[in-house]
Amino acid sequence: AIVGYTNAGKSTLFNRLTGAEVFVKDLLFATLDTTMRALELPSGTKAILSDTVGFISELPTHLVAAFRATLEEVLEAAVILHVRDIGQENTESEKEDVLAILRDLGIDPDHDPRIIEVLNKIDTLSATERKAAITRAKRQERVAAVSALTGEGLDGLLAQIDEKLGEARKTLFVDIAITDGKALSWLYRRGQVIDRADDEQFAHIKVSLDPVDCDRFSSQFSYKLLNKKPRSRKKA
Ligand SMILES: Nc1nc2c(ncn2[C@@H]2O[C@H](COP(=O)(O)OP(=O)(O)OP(=O)(O)O)[C@@H](O)[C@H]2O)c(=O)[nH]1
Ligand SMILES: [Mg+2]
Repeated sequence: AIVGYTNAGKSTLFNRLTGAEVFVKDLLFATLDTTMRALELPSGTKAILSDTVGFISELPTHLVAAFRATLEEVLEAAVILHVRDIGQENTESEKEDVLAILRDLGIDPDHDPRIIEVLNKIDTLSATERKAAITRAKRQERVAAVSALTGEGLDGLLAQIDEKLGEARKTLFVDIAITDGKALSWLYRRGQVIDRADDEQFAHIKVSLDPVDCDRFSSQFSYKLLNKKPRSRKKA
């Protein structure tokens, strides 16, 4: 999920990363609903990215409902991109406001490994400030310096997301009936099929899945996801 203060550049980043065309405007609360879109990472890992309603210290009441929906997305996310307008003079107090809201949600922003701080709009900085931001991002884990507008730094950010998702993902084994196109296509869509061997009855699959997707799969289909390769597969 992408979170951040209103006008930080969340939707611009979202559009850049997913190739979507979500409404972007230099006005507060350009985004009123959570939008989701598929994102393919350099490793081939697939993820669903959600753009969210901007945070602000005093939320107008008509936005509270949209904001609540946003928060659910954030709580479930495997990676949280905290987008900041680093060129803004209030950037530090905006950051504190966002961190306070995350804390209200029960997320510990200082220690939650899912959070990546995205220093956005580095193109608006002076050469010296820009260099400092890039250096800080290099030194600190979970910090990236980018310009969603020019695309600078986005490769590095994607690599970081990739790494995070890789850490959270589980590698599992499952035997799917060869005729069950629905379960098979679900796994190809949501996961990364690492290995597959078919016999007359089953597709023996090794797949890497996000923990949330493991639960989704188990509640939707009646197959068992195993941590180890089942013995019967040894013959291959
Ligand atoms: N110079 C510069 N401008 C940017 C950058 N990223 C976004 N912007 C501009 O900042 C403004 C706000 O961008 P949005 O992407 O709509 O911001 P948002 O965080 O989605 O805003 P809300 O949806 O209102 O919370 C737009 O005018 C963008 O063009 C950037 O990296 N550099
Ligand atoms: Mg937006």
